[in-house]
Amino acid sequence: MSRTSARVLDDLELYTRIFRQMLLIRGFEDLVQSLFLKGEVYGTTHLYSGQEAVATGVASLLEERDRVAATYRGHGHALALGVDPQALLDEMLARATGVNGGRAGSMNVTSPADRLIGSFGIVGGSIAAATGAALALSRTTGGVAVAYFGDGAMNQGYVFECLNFAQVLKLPLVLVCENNRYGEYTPFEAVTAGEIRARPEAMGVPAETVDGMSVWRVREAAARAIAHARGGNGPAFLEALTYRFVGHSRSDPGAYRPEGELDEWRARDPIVLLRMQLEEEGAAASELDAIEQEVADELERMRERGLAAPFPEVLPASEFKD
Ligand SMILES: Cc1ncc(C[n+]2csc(CCOP(=O)(O)OP(=O)(O)O)c2C)c(N)n1
Ligand SMILES: [Mg+2]
Repeated sequence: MSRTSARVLDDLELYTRIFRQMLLIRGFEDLVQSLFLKGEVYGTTHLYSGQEAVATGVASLLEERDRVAATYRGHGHALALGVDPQALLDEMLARATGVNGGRAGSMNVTSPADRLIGSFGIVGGSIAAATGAALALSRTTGGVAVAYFGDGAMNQGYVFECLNFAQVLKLPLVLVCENNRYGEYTPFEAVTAGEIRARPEAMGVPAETVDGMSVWRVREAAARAIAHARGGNGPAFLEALTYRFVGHSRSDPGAYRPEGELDEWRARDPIVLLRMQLEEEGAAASELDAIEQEVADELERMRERGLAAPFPEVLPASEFKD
């Protein structure tokens, strides 16, 4: 990498924490995948590997009073908000110690105490939930509501209803579109007319497209979007250009990707980019190596604890009431 004198990381300590968080998300996903292949994970999974800069960049700006709605690709969103990694892993393993008692699985995690109001399996469902949260917040604590969603969600009708509603009522809503170029196995261009950004802009909602592999670029752009919403000016929209390093879900080898595309994006791995930038700006390689080791050790302990955790009690059908 060529040396530049310009600093882009406004706070080295903060970005070192973000680096740790991104490593934890990547390692968590690798662990979930390996446990999935061993038949230990109940239900399906959609992994966030490659997209870590988006969740960590946005979450680094959120306050206690804010609320977040995530997608079925939501492990990274949850971890970035501070959901206990062991409880999240235990949830994947359907254990009683899971963040939702082992009954939500990968796709439907909630953790109100961590500001996560839900993870939504319905494409674009997070937008509707966050719009409702923004309405409530505008009348109570004054926090902002953030929705994460994919490029595929932009072709759902209710996205426009929500955007329109939020703009008319000037709700504190931040929409974060993670454009990872595919909806399941279909390339973005094959199903999407025009530019994503142009759609919110048509309603007067400020929108920015940002390099979603660079956590500091995400943070800068998200800061503008959040400030707009927090300031009572209505919703703001962020499109983060990113890429998932793995298939859509469990059974997808990703064969529809053009040759070389994955390698091109992997060359801009958000974790590697941040590490290079941290070193460029004075972080010691030995310190970053130590963080990598700590995270790897933590994940190994989590795996052991998770597999030893109890399953929830199964109630007999007679105990269920209408
Ligand atoms: C309303 C609805 N339609 C279809 C599906 C099936 N489905 C699940 S994920 C997905 C692709 C969504 O792609 P995108 O929004 O880009 O998110 P990504 O998976 O890339 O993160 C589809 C069509 C669904 N879950 N909900
Ligand atoms: Mg997508």
